[in-house]
Amino acid sequence: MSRKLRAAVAQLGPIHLADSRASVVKRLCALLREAHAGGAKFVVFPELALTTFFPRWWMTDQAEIDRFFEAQMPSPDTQPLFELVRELGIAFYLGYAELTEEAGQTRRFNTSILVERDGRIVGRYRKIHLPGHSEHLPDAPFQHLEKRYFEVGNEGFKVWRAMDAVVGMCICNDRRWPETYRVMGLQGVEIVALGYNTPSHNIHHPEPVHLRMFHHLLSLQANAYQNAAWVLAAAKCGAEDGFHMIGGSAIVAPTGEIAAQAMSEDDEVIAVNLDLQLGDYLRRTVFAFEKHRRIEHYGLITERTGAVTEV
Ligand code: ING
Repeated sequence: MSRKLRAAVAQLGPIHLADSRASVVKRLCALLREAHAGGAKFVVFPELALTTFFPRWWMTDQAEIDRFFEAQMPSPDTQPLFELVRELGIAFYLGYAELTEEAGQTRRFNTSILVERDGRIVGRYRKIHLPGHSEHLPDAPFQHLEKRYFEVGNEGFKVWRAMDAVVGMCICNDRRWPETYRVMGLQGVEIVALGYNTPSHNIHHPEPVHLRMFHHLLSLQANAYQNAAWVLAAAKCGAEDGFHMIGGSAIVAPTGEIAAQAMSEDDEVIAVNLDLQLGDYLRRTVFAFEKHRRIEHYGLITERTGAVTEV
């Protein structure tokens, strides 16, 4: 019997500084209902899906910064989302800024959760590849302060069994690093869910803007194929308070083909019937890891952080 799962990616248009969490949760619930109406059993929302992409702003007052974080999940603001999934019987991935206490320490992570159809949080991922910088760049048109506002994730790249599939999670910049997917691929991941907020403008280099979308799709397609997994990527996009981020939400098959892609830079649902056995032939042949990988030659990947040229 073939294993099929109808899954959706729910892209979000801009969330402005002035937008309340309640107004955003209303949008998320509307997208959930639309996905459910289309038969989806799993919905992927973007990274930091409850607020504007606040790492673009230089802030020094911790209380001001913490206004963008969730101290509990679900919270009163997000509770309607959890009630709706119980009513509709649909699972989801949600990205948000996590504020938590661990061993008497306040910790702050760029986090995603995997919520099953009964509303239980069954998985949590904390972003590991934090891009950008930690100090103020006063001459830049905007900041990218993830290294300042978040700690590096401390729980690794895991997979969970949910919706009768093996599901892994990552967040935004993680999708550019092959190690992200390979660690999950070595755990038999079938679906990689990720959200992203990707500015169109490169503040460090005069890069042609079309390369943002090219590199985004290249990262998804190459790594989906090389790990024989479905990759579901949800953008928060459009101009947030005038600062533009790319759309291009996509569902990529284990063959590396784009099965569906968003057309707008607004709230938009795309969906595909995932054939969870589509990648099986790749895992039996070209990417039969156990047959073809030669780990005795890969040592530098975990022994060395930066490139060293010794010739
Ligand atoms: N955003 C961007 C991303 O990885 C970025 C940052 C863009 C880094 C382009 C390098 C190149 O899509 C987040 N939030 O990681």
